[in-house]
Order: sequence, then structure tokens, then C-alpha cells
Amino acid sequence: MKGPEDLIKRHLYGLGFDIVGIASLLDFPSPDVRERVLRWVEEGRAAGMDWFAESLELRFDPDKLLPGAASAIVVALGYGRRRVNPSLPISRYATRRDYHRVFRGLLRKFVRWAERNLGGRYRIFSDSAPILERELAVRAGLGWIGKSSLLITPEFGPNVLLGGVLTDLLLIPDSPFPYDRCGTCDRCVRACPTGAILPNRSVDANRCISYWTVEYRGEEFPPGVDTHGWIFGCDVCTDVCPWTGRSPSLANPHLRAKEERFRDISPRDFLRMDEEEFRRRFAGTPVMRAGLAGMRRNVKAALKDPP
Ligand code: B12
Ligand code: SF4
Ligand code: SF4
Repeated sequence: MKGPEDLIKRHLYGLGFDIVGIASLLDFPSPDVRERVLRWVEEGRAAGMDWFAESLELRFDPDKLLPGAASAIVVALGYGRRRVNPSLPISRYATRRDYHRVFRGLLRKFVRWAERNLGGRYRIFSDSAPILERELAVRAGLGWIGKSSLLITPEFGPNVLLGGVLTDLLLIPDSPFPYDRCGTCDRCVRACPTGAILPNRSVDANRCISYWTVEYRGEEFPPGVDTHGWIFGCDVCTDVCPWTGRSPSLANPHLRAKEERFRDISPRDFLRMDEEEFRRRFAGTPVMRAGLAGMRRNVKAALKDPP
């Protein structure tokens, strides 16, 4: 007879996820990961992301998110190495459907099924809840933390987005991913245009282009910030990773729906369009996070310093 772990995985693969794994929440996070995260915050590496420091207590205690949480079911969707529009300096993941919505939609279906068939309680996460997602993914056997600090999977390289559910079911976990397959490679560290990747496999957000173009809310960038031509996110550390070369060209079909929105657009178009057109075109895609004002700020900075 199949155990609940097999049923869960079969159901999630059936919904279209690319990778599925189960992690135990016993001693999560481990003291060394806790220490890493605390140091990252104390050294000011989170830049202006105050929400990160403010939610540390929750990040360190899944029980606060779901009382009795015993296991995490971690899922990944591959976002493909193909650029929809090679002359548009928007990171690949952002020229797809907004992954938060995709994860939420699919995981809600999963939870409905699980509640009916397995019992237990569930709490969905995909950037939406304060969880250390990459650490959970390593525990669930999906891949390893690369020098870029990203989770690298053998099948999709770093080009995966993560989500999952916490549950109070005590499931048999998968084995944590046992290898570091970066070896002597350090392409991401050398290629990062701003030197944001630190020697301890973490990223200083103060220097990361993705932070400035996606998360920063100011009207203008402070002097000295150079986004190297990117107008939303940055793909340099994922593009150069040798594991990207082996990963599928196309994104998971669930993410592909909005790709055509980015096909015939140039950075200057963001300076011309009004709010209504922006919303009509990009609703349901990650660039809504920056809003039109944020995209304009990013484009103006990029035009001063084209790639
Ligand atoms: C804050 C944040 C950012 C910040 C800070 C990035 C960072 N590296 O921390 C900014 C805005 C810069 C950012 C950028 C990007 N992000 Co981001 N981001 C997050 C977020 C919300 C939290 C990350 C976090 O906890 N950072 C805190 C610090 C302390 O983490 P850390 O130092 O790397 O340590 C962690 C691991 O390395 C790990 N670790 C565990 N054991 C060990 C052992 C050893 C030996 C080592 C070395 C490490 C290690 O433990 C720590 C806790 O998880 C997550 C979603 C989530 N809730 O997890 C997404 C997330 C990490 N981002 C994601 C993506 C896609 C990106 C971008 C690629 C987007 C883009 N194209 O522009 C870039 C990549 C930049 C990079 N190289 O990291 C994906 C990554 C998927 C993946 N394959 O790993 C995530 C998981 C979102 C998601 N749901 O899919 N991001
Ligand atoms: S996203 Fe860009 S700026 Fe940030 S660490 Fe990667 S290469 Fe560096
Ligand atoms: S580019 Fe090389 S060092 Fe960086 S994550 Fe990929 S394999 Fe590891």
C-alpha cells in the first residue's frame, strides 16, 4: 500500500510541479543556519528590507505559522533559460506569470485534496509567508546552496522558483541533498557586476541589482547605485551558471501564460505608457511589484548607463 508521502508526491506532480520533496521540521532551522541568517541581518546585508528583520522570529519558528507544524512539502517550478525578448533587460523569471499566484492557485488545490484524503492542517508558502525556503529545499533533497546563494537543482540549475506547504502531519522526509556540486567553479562570483556575492555564499542586498530594481521603494536611486542596464531583476549569476546550460529552455507551462506581454516591448515604452496600459499589459506578472513609477525609475537609470 502506498504511504501518504507517495500519494502527496503523485498528486503534486499531477498538478504540474517540476520537483517535489519532503523535509522534516525537527530542529528547523539548524543552529548554524540560524546563526548565518542573524549575522546577515546584523551586518546590514538586508539593505532596506526591514520586513525581513521584523519577521525573523517567525522565520526561526514554523510552529508560529502553523501550530504543530511537523513537515514541509517543498515544490519547485522551472522558469526556463530562454529569454522571451533578448533585447529586454528584465530577468527571465519576471517575464512569465507571477509565480506567487501560480503557486498559490496550485497549492490551494493540493490542500483541498489533502484535507479530504489525508486529514491534517496546512499552511501555504511561496514568498508569502516568512520561511527560509532555500534551506527547506535543501532539506527536502531538491538541490544544494550554490556559491551564488541560490538553490541549484541538478535538473533545472538555479532556474527554479520555490514554494510549498507546512503541515502538522508527521511525514517520512526525503534525504537532504548530500553534495555540493559547485566544485571549483566560481563563475557567478566573478561575473556579478557589482561584487554582491560574498565568499560565504550569501548576497549583500546593498549591492544586488535585483534588490534595487525590485525591492527598493525610493523615487530615485541614491548616488553610486549602478544597475548595469537592468530594469527589473538581474540574471547574471544564473545565466553564467554551468547548470543553467543543462536546464530546459522553456518555462513550466503554468508560468508561460504571460510571456507574449514582454515580446514586443522596449525599455523606453515604460516611459511612454500610462498606468492603465501598464496594468492592462502586465497585470499578473512580477513587474507589478515595482509599479509603473518603479519601472520608470529603473529605465531612466538604465538609459544613463546602457548595458
Ligand atoms: C530576501 C530575498 C532576496 C534578496 C536577498 C537575496 C539573498 N540571497 O538572500 C534580493 C532582493 C537581493 C533577492 C534577489 C534574488 N532573488 Co530572492 N529572495 C529573497 C527571500 C524573500 C528571502 C531570502 C533569505 O532568506 N535571505 C537571507 C539570507 C540570510 O540568506 P542566505 O545567506 O543565502 O542563507 C540561506 C541559505 O544560503 C541557507 N543555507 C543553509 N544551509 C547552508 C549551508 C551552507 C554551507 C551555506 C553556505 C548556506 C546555507 O540558509 C539560509 C536561509 O535560507 C527568498 C524567499 C524566501 N522566503 O526564502 C527569495 C528567493 C531566494 N529569491 C529568489 C530569486 C529567484 C531571486 C533572484 C534570482 C531574482 C532575480 N533574477 O533578480 C535574485 C538572485 C540574487 C541572489 N544571487 O541571491 C528565489 C530563489 C530560488 C532559488 N533557486 O534559490 C527565492 C527562493 C524566491 C522563491 N520563492 O522562489 N532575493
Ligand atoms: S542578481 Fe545580479 S547583482 Fe545580484 S548577486 Fe546575482 S549577479 Fe549579482
Ligand atoms: S556559477 Fe558555479 S559556483 Fe556559481 S552556483 Fe553555479 S556552479 Fe556554483
